[in-house]
Amino acid sequence: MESKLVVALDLMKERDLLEIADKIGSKVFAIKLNWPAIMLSGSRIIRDVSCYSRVICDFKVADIPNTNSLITEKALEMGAWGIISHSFTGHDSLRAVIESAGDMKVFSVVSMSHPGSAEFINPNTDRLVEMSIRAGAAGFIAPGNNPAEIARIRKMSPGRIIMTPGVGAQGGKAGDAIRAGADLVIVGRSVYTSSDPVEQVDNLNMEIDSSV
Ligand code: OMP
Repeated sequence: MESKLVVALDLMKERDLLEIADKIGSKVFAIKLNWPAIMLSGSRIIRDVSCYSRVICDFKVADIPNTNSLITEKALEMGAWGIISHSFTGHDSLRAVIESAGDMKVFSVVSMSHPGSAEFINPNTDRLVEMSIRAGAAGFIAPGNNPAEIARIRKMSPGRIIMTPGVGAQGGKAGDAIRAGADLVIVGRSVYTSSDPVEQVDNLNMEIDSSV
């Protein structure tokens, strides 16, 4: 069975990042790169990590349409498989990401995993889901540490890919997220700070497989 695990390598040392990517790349669905990696190494890190696995660019794109297009085109040029975009900036901004994404999958953030998301984003989840479907997003980011919310978003969005962070360091469990309807589970710190990231990946893959 193909892995449903996406590992977030939010590392500030390029050598460590590439070493873990090399070890786990063939065992995961994708590696997610966020601003820490890009700020450290520049956008070429997307291409470098693509040698080991699919890359999802977690850029949480959140600007006017023109700026969003420029960011998305760069991710595409560097070989990313997917890109994460905010949706609260509105339909035109999200559409700009989708129209510039080529073959890349666009994941729209509709609900987040941290406490502060209760203030603005999470009260608007339903509207963000509806608008993202209308805009043509391939999938959603939803909180892996809130299975009830995953299940609700699953019902609203048949056929879209639900990718869920918040597992491990933020308290969620991979198996619970999958049982609630997630397609992919994002895990960062509990893999890359572990003394044995490969063992962690193997354990998470087993937990996910037994929950499908
Ligand atoms: P850990 O908490 O270390 O497992 O990392 C979680 C990863 O998922 C980080 O790269 C976060 O930036 C990202 N993330 C969240 O933690 N919560 C969200 O609501 C959304 C994301 C994301 O879009 O990936």
